[in-house]
Amino acid sequence: MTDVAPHVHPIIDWGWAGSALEAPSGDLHVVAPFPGGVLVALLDGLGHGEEAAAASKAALPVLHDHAGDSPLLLVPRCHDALRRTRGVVMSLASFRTADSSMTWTGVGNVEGVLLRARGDPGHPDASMSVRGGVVGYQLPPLRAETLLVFPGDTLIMATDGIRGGFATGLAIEYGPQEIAESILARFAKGTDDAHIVVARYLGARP
Ligand SMILES: [Mn+2]
Repeated sequence: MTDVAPHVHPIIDWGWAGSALEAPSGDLHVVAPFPGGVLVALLDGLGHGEEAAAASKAALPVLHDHAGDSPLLLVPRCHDALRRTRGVVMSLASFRTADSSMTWTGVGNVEGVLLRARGDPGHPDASMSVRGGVVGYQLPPLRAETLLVFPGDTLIMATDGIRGGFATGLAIEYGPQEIAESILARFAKGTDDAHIVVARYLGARP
């Protein structure tokens, strides 16, 4: 299922878990650092198998080469790069330390939630609002939302191979890798590729 240890990046601590209905998985996460921030993305190529995986992979150069761009620019860039593929649904979140912000947007049904480390009524847990569409085929009008983030705040993204409600009652004191594996174990539908990426904001580090 999962084959990597937790990853630590200077701005986030992150982990992932996934399972493929049929190898290779069409679901793919991307964690791409850039000066002053890091981009976290989760893609789900339409359908499953080789062509789904090819669609997701076609976005990799765009996301790595332009990681520091606004998600509102990255989605159309991916759209252009994926025109000859089946297309993907995807969600993006860009963390920036300069203003302790996370900007997220999505096309299609890759779910995103932000769980707060502290119960501050001014900064409640949040869910990403996504628009219907397919990157590479039909883009909806995009809208991104920017939230202030605080050390310990935890982003979870999951493809639609994971049942909804996965974040309910989640124990945020666990590490990102443990959270990802726990969600996969408890919420994978078993009828589609399933993939989760979890990123905990650490804040700027010396
Ligand atoms: Mn799917």
